[in-house]
Amino acid sequence: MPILPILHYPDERLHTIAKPVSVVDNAIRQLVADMAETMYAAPGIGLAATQVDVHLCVIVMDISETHDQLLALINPVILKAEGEAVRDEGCLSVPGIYEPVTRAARITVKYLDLEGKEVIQTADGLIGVCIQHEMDHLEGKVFVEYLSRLKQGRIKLKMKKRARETM
Ligand code: K2U
Ligand code: ZN
Repeated sequence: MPILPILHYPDERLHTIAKPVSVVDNAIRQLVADMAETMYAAPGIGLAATQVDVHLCVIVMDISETHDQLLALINPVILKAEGEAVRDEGCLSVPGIYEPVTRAARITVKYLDLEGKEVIQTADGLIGVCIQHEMDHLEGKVFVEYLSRLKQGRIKLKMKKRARETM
């Protein structure tokens, strides 16, 4: 299974709005497998298909210490969002940047699993944050967009400098 290249901010493709998956078939299951391998290799605890330049509503995550509890969410929809919580976030598309972001403390999310079965579950803590972070990616939003314009400008310059140095 290939490790897929991860798009880096401010790549415009990160602002593409993902399309819903029409059928959960073997091609989608292969995409999930490739995304999972890419996420574990990064390493990260979540990854959205947008970040590997595939614009479909698919996210993977694994917050377990043993990296063997993969969760794949297809066509995720937040049904309910409650409370507020602030947590430092990072992003595989914005390497080296960690900033506080305010998100819902607890969410109820509906999605399709790898067999195409509908699942509804609540999530809080790190998994709740991760789901919200990944779902932002599917909507073309990168977490730095919650920061001030000044900070966003500085991060853009830093990422562009980093890209030039690694060419
Ligand atoms: O979207 C991504 O780049 C995946 C993030 C997921 C994530 C972001 C913020 C908060 C939780 C999860 C990467 O895994 S960033 C690396 C990371 C690793 C452990 C904890 C937080 C962030
Ligand atoms: Zn991210």
